[in-house]
Amino acid sequence: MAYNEKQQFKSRRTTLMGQISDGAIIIGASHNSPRNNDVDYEFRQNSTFWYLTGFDEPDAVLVLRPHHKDQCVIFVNPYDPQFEIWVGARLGVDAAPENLDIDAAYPISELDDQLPRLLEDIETIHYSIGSDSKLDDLMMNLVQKRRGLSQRGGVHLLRIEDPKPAIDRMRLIKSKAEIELVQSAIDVTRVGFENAMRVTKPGTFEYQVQAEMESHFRKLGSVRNGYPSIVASGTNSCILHYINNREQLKDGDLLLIDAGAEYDYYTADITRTWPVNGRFTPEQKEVYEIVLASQSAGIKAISPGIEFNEVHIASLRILVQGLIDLGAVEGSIDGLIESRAYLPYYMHGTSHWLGLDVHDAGPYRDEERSITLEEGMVFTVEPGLYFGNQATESPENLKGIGIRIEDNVVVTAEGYSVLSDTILSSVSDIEELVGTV
Ligand SMILES: [Mn+2]
Repeated sequence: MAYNEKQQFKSRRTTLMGQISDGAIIIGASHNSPRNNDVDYEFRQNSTFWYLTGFDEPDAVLVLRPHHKDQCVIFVNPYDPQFEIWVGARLGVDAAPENLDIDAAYPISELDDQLPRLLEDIETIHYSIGSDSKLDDLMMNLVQKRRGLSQRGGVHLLRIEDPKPAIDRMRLIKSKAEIELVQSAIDVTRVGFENAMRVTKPGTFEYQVQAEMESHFRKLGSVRNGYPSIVASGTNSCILHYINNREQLKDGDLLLIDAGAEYDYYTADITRTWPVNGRFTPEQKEVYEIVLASQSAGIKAISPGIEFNEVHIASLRILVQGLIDLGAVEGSIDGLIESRAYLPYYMHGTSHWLGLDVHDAGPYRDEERSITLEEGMVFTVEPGLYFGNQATESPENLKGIGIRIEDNVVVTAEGYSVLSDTILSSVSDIEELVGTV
């Protein structure tokens, strides 16, 4: 690993250790998950483990002990020449300390013996119970053993505390380097979307448009998507997490794509909706312009110091006014928000954190209040309107229309920056590009 990368992971570990007054922190890596026989699902490292180590092998365990000589210890799979022939090189125990800038490394096989030893004089263990069944068992055995030992003068294990809130709070504020990686993921995603728009025409299948988009992700250095692509035409666009992607595109329908390339572990999360034949119908266009105006209102509300929920409210007010104008609901904006009469048409939140995970770590509330926006927070703004089967009262001419527009923003010192503003979203830009191949 390059020196400056190593430094970044190390400084995160130091910051985390500074946040706990005593004890040890234990974080487990992901494990391989079997698909069938001797074939596993594609492996991806647990994002928090990656955030603190930059190490992408399965099964590892990180132990941080701020008040000990070996502060940072890692358990890893051993180097194995036979394994290398079949699967690839592992870093191994000998190379791990230098490569990861960690004080000591042990083979995973010694975890049961070494972990109790590393924790023997520690009263508080910071570990997320339920995050790893093998570590859960180890912790429970340790609690039991230490109870017995304390009867004979040993140090009592007093607490197991969850380190997740402290780590999530760190992950919520992105560094300049992290924002650049999200930007890279978005730049790759933009090319995929543009090409998906170009090849869209009646008769094509959803998965064929998906293949075109994702081939550009891969060609531009994204090894995998941040989440399964949603490629939803016609009424499928009203199914929020539709990933079947097998329908044939029909003349007159819309196509909604919600997708994001992952780039060096950081992901984009973009949604665009466009007409299969390259021309919005008047009804589709009317709904589209409402969603676009709603998104713009949400984005313009962003500024450090405001409550996160104000972005949602700003977007929601425009959507509700739009629903009144469309004849879908009746009443005042405030009254309709109060009674939640908009829910059949808009049932999801407007924003979520974005980073290593598509729905990234970090709290949304601080005590009773919506969390206050700070510089370095990265999130989506993604209003939508859906006239699907759930909207039984919906005007007849709007039935089957589902539109979402999603962009990714970062809170800056002065306000905000839309990281994905190069991905076209106006009606005229879209109509000009769709179906041009
Ligand atoms: Mn999203």
